[in-house]
Amino acid sequence: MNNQANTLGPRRLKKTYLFSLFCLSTLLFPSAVVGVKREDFKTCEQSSFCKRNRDYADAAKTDSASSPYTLTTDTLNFKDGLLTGELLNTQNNVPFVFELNVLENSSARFRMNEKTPLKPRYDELKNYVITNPPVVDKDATFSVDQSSGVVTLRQPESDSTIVIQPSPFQVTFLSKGTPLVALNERGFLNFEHLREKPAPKLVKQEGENAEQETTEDKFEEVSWEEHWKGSTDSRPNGPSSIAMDITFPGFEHVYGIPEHASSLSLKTTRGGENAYTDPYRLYNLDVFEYELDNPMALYGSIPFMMAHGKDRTVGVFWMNAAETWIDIEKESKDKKTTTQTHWISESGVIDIFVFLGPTSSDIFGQFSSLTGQSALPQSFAIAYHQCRWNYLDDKDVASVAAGFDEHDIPVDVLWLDIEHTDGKKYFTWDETKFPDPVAMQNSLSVKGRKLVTIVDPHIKREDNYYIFEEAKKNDLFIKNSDGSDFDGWCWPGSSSWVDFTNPAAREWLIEQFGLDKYKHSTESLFTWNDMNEPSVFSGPEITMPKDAVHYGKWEHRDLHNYFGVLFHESTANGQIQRTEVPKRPFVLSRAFYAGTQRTSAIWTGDNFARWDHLEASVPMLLTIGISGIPFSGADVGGFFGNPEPELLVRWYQAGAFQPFFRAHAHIDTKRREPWLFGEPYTSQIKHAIRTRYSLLPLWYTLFHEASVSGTPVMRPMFVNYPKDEAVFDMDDQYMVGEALLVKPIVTPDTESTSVYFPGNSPWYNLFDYSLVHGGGFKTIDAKLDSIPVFIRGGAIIPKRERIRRSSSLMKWDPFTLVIALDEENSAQGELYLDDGESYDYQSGAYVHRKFTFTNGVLESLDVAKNRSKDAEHFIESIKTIRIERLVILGLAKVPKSATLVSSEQNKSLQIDCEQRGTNNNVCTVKDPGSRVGEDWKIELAY
Ligand code: NBV
Repeated sequence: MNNQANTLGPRRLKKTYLFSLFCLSTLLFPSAVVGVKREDFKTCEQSSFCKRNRDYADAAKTDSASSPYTLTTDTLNFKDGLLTGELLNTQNNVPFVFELNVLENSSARFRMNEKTPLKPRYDELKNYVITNPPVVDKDATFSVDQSSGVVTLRQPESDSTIVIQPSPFQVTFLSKGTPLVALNERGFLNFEHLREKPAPKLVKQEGENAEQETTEDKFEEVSWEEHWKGSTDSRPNGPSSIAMDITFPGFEHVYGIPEHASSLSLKTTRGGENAYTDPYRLYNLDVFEYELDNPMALYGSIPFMMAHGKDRTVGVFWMNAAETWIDIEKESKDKKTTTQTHWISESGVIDIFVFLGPTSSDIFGQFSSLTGQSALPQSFAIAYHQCRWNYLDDKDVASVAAGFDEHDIPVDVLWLDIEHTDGKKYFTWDETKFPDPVAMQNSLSVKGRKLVTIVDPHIKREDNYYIFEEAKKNDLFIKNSDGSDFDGWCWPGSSSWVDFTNPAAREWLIEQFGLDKYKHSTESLFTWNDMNEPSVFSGPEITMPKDAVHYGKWEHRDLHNYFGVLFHESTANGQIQRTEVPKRPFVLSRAFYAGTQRTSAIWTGDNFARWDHLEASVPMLLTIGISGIPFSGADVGGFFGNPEPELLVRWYQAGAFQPFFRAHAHIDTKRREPWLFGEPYTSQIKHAIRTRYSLLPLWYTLFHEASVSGTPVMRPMFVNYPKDEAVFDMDDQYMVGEALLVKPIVTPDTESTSVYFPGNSPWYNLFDYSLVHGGGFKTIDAKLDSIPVFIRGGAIIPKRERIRRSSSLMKWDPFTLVIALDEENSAQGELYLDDGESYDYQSGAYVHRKFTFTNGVLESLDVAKNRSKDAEHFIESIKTIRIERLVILGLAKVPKSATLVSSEQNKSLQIDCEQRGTNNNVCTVKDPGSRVGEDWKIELAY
């Protein structure tokens, strides 16, 4: 076992020798704790297009009427909900075309491009991101006010209008006359047209005698080549940025634009209380030892923002995959605060979706119906995962698996990091350490467990490595501008990166997952895609140079933020296609963009074993969830460093209530499997993991809901309590679905905590069923052996209480329903169930029940949508699965009897009650025997 001291791992450095030197120094000085190397990453000031646009905005602020973009009125054309027309930049006479689509589903789309660009600008992203083409509202109407030239588009079905002011060009989206979203209201619209590179001229330098070769125009000079830390971005197309302000009138809070280690309600970036000085940056980067409370870019990007107020929720999606910066300002007037944002991308076209809600669930629906619903995971994937860099060999894997059995702790997945390969050559095994990977997978799979191996996107340039040779032969690598293969530095040393924008490369990757192709892989092997930002140790900002060239001659700059998705999507497709009858894939990706949810889970990368990192995981995951990716988690225990046992326990308690639940650790940390710290810690960790397993039916039901509606499983309080202003910026507690309120403990030595209970309903402690009255902050006991989680009065939660070694071994077990009554003595909840692995549910092989409890009657109703023969077979196959227990919380009176009423029989049932405080009789109905897939009622009588 690797019980090394608390060292921190190798920092990525640009050159091999520096890299090795550093490794040596960390060995010599193991306690050297280093933070993020800020100087490795650009600030807005150092990124020329960001600076130009911030300066542009500052100039516009002094006179917003000066925006030079003007509608050329006689170019307007409106047909079937689509308005097209031309804009002119009156400063330089460059013409633009725009499109405004009025869409069904309370959405709209605004697109803008150069009318006659020197060469096509990148506009391919839509083909990747949009899975369901938005439906244009053909009933929308168009009118122009002859005197002012103001254009109005109306949607008769809804209450919304879009008003276009011609000069300066501005678009406002309104509902019942109230503006909700405005484009270019502050005149920051700046569309840098492509131009010829100015030839250098000989000009006399002021104050000097000598003539020098330079360009006359300072702007032209700074906006072509850009230098950064020894690397040059040749920027062959010159300046090409696009920028625009988006205002949310009357909205004080905006959320979204992950990934940042920041708060849920986004901070201002240009002045104001507690403001950041840089804009939030979206540029998928491998930021070593990232800092908290920071707008610096991290591994993933989703340019989606939500604004929420008491009466309305709206959203925007800025569909661009180039490096993007977003400034946020707030302006308060007449007791109303307006949030003003400024979006700046390096290249591409303007393509914005505006979603008008009106509620946050509507926004989730509008955004996910555009970019695709999240995949329904296999049921094992939402159980507990055990990972570390690295499990050393097959004996280590076997002994870790045995450790779980010995301590009666369930686990579904064991993970192997980069060291399992032969010299970091993915799709290979280190055959000394793993002589028989198939036997290893089989021995896990006997207990229903799976294995995950890592597959990174850098490919070792080594002859005789079949992956390299095939990719080379098929010409699949990303290129330098001279047409040669890009060759950079990563874990294996000299590496190349497959260009997944090339359809042939995607197909090729899919093939690599074939069971006959990926040596020693079995159907119980799944995949982890790391480093797919992509991380390039020798590249500028540790990533791919922007002027690297992709399929279709597009520059990397144009699509950088989407690259990771193309990789993880093909990985998932590889798993889907490896068996004749497809099974649902499981892929964990570090990089992400809008669309990731269709195939992958993500995690928040390399966090620290520190209390503040545990705390930060909550707002980070909430933000990722509302931005469309429900399946996300943070390394439990913290990646770098060694957690003290108390921190580890608290982290397990938090992780058990986060969507993706995986413990992971850096190679230099001490071993920390759940049983290594002794009592009481082992039991406390065990309790947290077992609690997760007992609630898997609830989690699975919520993941199903997310896959249909886009609603996240881990929800900010404001999503469920949209009118309660006290929760609008709350990000230290949250809801799991609508049923559970979770307040993770993220501070040491904590005995109690303050929890906010919204509404007037009763709430019940998840573990002892004690009652808490809602309506504000309450102090709650939170000693190390307790997890502050509460069931909302009014919810019914499905559970499975016989915890086994893995979730699949619990597949045929009976359910318990916990019925938490509200002040009206009623409750409702749902259970979704299918085989947990195949796609048969898509043809109806599932059970979806709604449980309602009113007037003393619990009823199970079928709410399945597409019933079919497959459904009947499935229901037949789960005939033996029954409800084994009902636990009813909050009964004011003790019932005398309980009776099961079903089509077959009326059966009188045993009911036992216990008083847990006033008006809280907790009654257990034992073994009602009702079948989970059928209609039945249970009646209580007094
Ligand atoms: O593959 C090694 C690690 C991995 O364990 C971690 O989870 C990733 O985020 N990987 C990064 C590369 C090196 C990190 C220092």
